[in-house]
Amino acid sequence: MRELKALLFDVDGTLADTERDGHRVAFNQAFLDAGLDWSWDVQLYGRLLEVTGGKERILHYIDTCKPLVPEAGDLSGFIAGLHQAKTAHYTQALRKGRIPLRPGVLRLLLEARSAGMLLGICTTTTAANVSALLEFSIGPEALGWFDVIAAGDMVPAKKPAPDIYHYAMRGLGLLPDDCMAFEDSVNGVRSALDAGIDTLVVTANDYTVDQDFTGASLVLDGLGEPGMPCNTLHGSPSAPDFLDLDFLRRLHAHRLQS
Ligand code: XBP
Ligand code: MG
Repeated sequence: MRELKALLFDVDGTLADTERDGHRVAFNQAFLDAGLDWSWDVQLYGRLLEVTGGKERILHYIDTCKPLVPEAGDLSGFIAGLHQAKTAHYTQALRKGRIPLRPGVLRLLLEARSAGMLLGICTTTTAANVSALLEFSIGPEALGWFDVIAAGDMVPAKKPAPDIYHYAMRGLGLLPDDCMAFEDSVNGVRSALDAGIDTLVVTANDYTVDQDFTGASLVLDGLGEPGMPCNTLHGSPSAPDFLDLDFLRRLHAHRLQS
């Protein structure tokens, strides 16, 4: 039987709770900078999250909400400019330490590293955001902990397409049965499952907690920490108080046998 060789992590919602108070706020700051009267409130942003990727999300907003768009000959250039400003605001928020890692993330990364497990990032967000999150929540050395960082526009089709997981597995030289994915949203779960990867959901935010995670091995409200147990929301076997490599290896073996 193939043993577990790599843990592949989504970023937004999984490593950190970034959407409502991070990305959303940065989009609004960029709109303000550009003199637009657009404003994405918490509820509207929840609907827009249906589309992954910031540039794609802005286009989706223009198409569906029909806001006033300045006379711009080049719509994709206009969106790219807005998105660049949004990324600057978002990375600045990370620099200020406003978005911490979720409980258990650092513990599991450290355990995986010391056990020689490969680590990967598979995200829709821009690569600069990943670097900033790792640098400002852990330290500059954390970027080097990952054997592959698959992000944003490195693939043409974003989640729910499986492309970003295929890209990461190619980079690692691994097959789906060697890997386990950690996701928080239906788009992420579809992406990882369509790439053939055993997927564990660790979700706790209002935007994704009630989504359909059919096909995931287990749905939990977090990775858990000693003294801060996680809860199993769906699936079996129930998780222990906190996820460690021993449990993940047993879960992986169980999934390959079934
Ligand atoms: C994350 C996203 C991203 C971020 C914004 O989804 O959808 O679009 O909201 O990032 P997932 P950018 O967690 O499923 O990868 O603005 O940098 O695209
Ligand atoms: Mg996510």
